[in-house]
Amino acid sequence: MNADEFSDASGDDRLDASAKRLLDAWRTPTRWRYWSAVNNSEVGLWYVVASFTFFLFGGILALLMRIQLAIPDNDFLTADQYNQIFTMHGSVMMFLFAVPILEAISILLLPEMLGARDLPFPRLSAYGFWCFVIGGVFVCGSIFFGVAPEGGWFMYPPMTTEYQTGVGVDIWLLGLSFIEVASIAAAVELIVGVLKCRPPGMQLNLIPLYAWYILVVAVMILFAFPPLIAGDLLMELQRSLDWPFFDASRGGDPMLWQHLFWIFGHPEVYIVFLPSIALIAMIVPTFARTPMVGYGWIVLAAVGTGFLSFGLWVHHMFTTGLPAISIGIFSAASQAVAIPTGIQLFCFIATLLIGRVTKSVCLLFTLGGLATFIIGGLTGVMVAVAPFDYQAHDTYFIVGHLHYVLIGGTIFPIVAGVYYYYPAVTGKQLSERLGRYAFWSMLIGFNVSFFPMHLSGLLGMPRRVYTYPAELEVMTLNLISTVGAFVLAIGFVIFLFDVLRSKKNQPLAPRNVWNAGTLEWLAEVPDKPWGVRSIPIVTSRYPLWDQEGFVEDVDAGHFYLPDAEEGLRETLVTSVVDAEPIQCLRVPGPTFLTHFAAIFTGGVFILSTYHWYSAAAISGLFAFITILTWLWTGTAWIPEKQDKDVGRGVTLPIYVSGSKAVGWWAMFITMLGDMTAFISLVFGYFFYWTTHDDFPPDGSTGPGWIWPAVALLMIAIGYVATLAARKWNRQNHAAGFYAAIVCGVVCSLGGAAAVLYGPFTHHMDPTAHVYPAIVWVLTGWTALHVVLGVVMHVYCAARRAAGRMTARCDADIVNVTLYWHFLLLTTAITCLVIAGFPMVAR
Ligand code: HEM
Ligand SMILES: [Cu+2]
Repeated sequence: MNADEFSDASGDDRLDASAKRLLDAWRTPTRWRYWSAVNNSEVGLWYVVASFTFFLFGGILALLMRIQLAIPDNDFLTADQYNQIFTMHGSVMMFLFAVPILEAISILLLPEMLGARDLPFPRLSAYGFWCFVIGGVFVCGSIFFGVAPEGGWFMYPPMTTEYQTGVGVDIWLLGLSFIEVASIAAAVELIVGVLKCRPPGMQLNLIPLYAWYILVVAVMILFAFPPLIAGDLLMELQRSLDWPFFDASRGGDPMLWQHLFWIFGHPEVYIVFLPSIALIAMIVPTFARTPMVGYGWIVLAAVGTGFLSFGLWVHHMFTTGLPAISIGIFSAASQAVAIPTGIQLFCFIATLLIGRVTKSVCLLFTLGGLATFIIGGLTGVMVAVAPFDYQAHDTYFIVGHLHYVLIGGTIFPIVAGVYYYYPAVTGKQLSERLGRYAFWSMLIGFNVSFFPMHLSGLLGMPRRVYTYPAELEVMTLNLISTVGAFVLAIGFVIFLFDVLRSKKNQPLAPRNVWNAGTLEWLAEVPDKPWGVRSIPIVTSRYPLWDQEGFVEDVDAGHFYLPDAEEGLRETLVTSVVDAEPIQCLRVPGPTFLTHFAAIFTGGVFILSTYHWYSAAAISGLFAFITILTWLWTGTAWIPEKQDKDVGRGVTLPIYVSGSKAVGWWAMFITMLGDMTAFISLVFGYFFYWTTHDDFPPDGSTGPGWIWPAVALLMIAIGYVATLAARKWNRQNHAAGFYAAIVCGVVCSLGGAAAVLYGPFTHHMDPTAHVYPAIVWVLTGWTALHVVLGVVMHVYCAARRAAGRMTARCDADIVNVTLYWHFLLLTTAITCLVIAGFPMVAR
């Protein structure tokens, strides 16, 4: 079918039929089945609502704290309650709101901005969402039973290992790790989305700024969260099995936690800030009525901020007695990050200056947010100066600083984003009048609440204390802060009222109300589930402004995939750099499998919290079976025909494997994250070695070199067998394929056993000292990954036997081979470190 057929007189009927087929394919399920939807517009919206609910919860906790602190020696809350509340407030805001909301907004909007029908793995988004809800409710619920964690949002040992014996810390470690896994899943999806699901013609220099930012942020999540997950693993092992990673009396070191936490924690600040600024980057050109000034600069600055932010973590540790040289370097680097941040702000301001600005509540929140953020940035530069930080550390000055950055850099822009995108999502508009009330209430309330904190901090009020004596003379400041917090809260209530109030009598907003230039405004009012009527060709950064007759052509189906002839959900996959169409991707539809997968995965983490390990194992088994079923039935379908006409005379393959395929990219990206977690553990090993004289302790034997060498050899054979399996499958040499798989399975399992046998046969006791403990962690990590690699072998064999993998349609084995590249690297590093290093150390 090509464009010409549409334009003849008889085209209209055909158009309706094709639109109907498209609608059928993308229809959202109704009644209770509604919840089985996996479409980005549904999942994204639920995600936004859920994250906002957690935000309100965290906000209520904040108000409770402010009531307690309003007057000296108050007994509204006990010390114990206060500790739980501030810990939960920080943790909920960071892990259950700030990161998820940005992923939520991206899941909701990114495909629309890219003119795609959906993200490449809709079920993965749904799974991530349900994991998030289950984990979030579990973590938040703990506070109603008085068992919430009390270690602050950064959970420093030894407080959290020696002195907090309840389940609180375990809830934090396991519950939040679970959510971090979900965050990484969403990040993988978003990266592949930006790289592979752009519309034809949208080369790198035409990508909407939002998508650039999300790409940077998702990559940051990929490298920032795994170190924290590695730290969580170590701390949970210490808490449940008494392996002494952070126990100084047995060679451990609490500083390792601080490093791992802040290697995550500092980038985290930018992970929550950049996506919000990304919203601003979409809003500013629309209200300035002109393209963004300095597009290239902004992209470079965003990438630069991303890189730099991984080199700043030590500024959170200035007071821990580190060598002066590292303090100097990290102090300078922390100030340097103001440069790319400044560039972005200047570009926004320049755009507003040269444009013809139309006033609106969106813009109010945007500007209010930027102004607030700048103040927070300035106090940030102050605390980056180490001698100043020595004074301000752990006082309310820091609480003031961090909220200026977080609320100015995140909350205000997100509210601006809600005002901006509300019509695109709901078809209705928010009230400008209520919006102004909400804005001024929030802005004034915020400053009244948080500005005095700088002063009370400098006067000596420490953070994280449940009360203070009248003699400290900070009572007035605290009372003002509390009043301000309630004014801020009133602003949110107005905003919320406006969002939730019935708008039945309000007429529908016109399509593209703000007259914006980017693709997400193609959304029809009321919205259609298919996203775009046809997937456009893009030649401008603002196609709705610059490309003539663009909307009409999209709506008339003149572009790609205007039909769903086979009744299946389809979207285009394009090449990474030039966005040339390379595949017609079929994506799966509604399912409840993802819910079960999430429930059972949640079971593993939640049951482990209470040390019900057998129940956790059973839950894990069910999770495993559900996920396998999901992969088996929902991925790498062999299509009924090889190629498909996608419109405009272009024919594309339906099935591709290797580096063209989205699945390959997902595996590659996931493995980068996995390797990062592993490298964090290896970092732990060398951290102990370089900072401790008793590592390894005198008289310890280590795992020897023989068994690690055997393990490496056998796993290398497993790797070669995987390569052979891929080759023989491609040559349709069935016997060779199955023989290679059997060989791979046997050798790899032998290798996994051998890697564990080394420390075992040398009687390395992981509770005695940190040295045997970290060796066990590295070997255990490796063995577990090998077992997973073996499961993948068996899976491929079963796929081939069932006719779901063929010589041509070989994505399964190709992706598994990719996994094995990383696995071989992991094994080699483990064996070299555990066997080679003790020889050097002696
Ligand atoms: C809604 C208004 C808010 C108020 C009134 C508020 C109030 C407070 C107060 C009083 C503390 C200090 C507790 C203490 O040290 O004893 C605190 C800590 C904190 N807040 Fe907020 N906050 C608000 C919003 C937010 C937001 C939106 C975020 C993040 C996106 C956030 C993140 C944090 C973090 C990370 C901490 C540190 C917790 C810790 O020390 O472990 N807050 N907040
Ligand atoms: Cu930092």
